[in-house]
Amino acid sequence: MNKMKNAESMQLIDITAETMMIPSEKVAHVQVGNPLEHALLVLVKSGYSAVPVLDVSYKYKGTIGKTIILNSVLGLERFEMERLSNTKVHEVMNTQTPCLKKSDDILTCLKTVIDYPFVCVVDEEGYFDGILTRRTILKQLNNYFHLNKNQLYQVE
Ligand code: 2BA
Repeated sequence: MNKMKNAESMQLIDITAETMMIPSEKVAHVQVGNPLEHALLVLVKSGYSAVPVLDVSYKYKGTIGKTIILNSVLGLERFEMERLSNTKVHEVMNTQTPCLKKSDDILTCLKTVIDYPFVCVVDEEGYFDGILTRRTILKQLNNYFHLNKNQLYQVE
């Protein structure tokens, strides 16, 4: 069941990361110990530019994308494709992306996705709950503004 709440039935500020996130079971991911070759396969097959990186216990560790992988195999004169099997995901993944928690409100979520196409949602112990994408948050705001558009045109 889609957990995204109808914007009509709730105040904007009541919408949390939990109500908007794509749950972990529907998110493509790779593991820290996978070779880059496997990560590239997941990215190409899924069609996503970047996906979360988890450890064996499903704790969130970072993100990895096609651009990081291509840069990491780029040698001085050519793409050194043998590095795809010699390098592990944890050696090149991005660990700087911020995370959200399920209870974060929509303003916190909106601010976070300004700089990132998606942000991971994790619990207090670092276990991966899902992702919040720009698409989902824009969809939620679009619904809200359409439902409340009369107020936008009100004059004092
Ligand atoms: P990108 O892969 O660069 O995708 C950019 C946008 O293109 C997506 O925005 C979505 O609108 C569309 N798109 C790309 N691949 C798609 C597909 N297979 N099916 C439907 N639409 C697709 P967002 O939906 O806002 O996603 C932002 C980013 O979140 C994606 O960037 C991707 O890196 C990640 N992402 C989204 N859903 C994911 C999932 N189920 N598993 C893993 N990563 C996901």
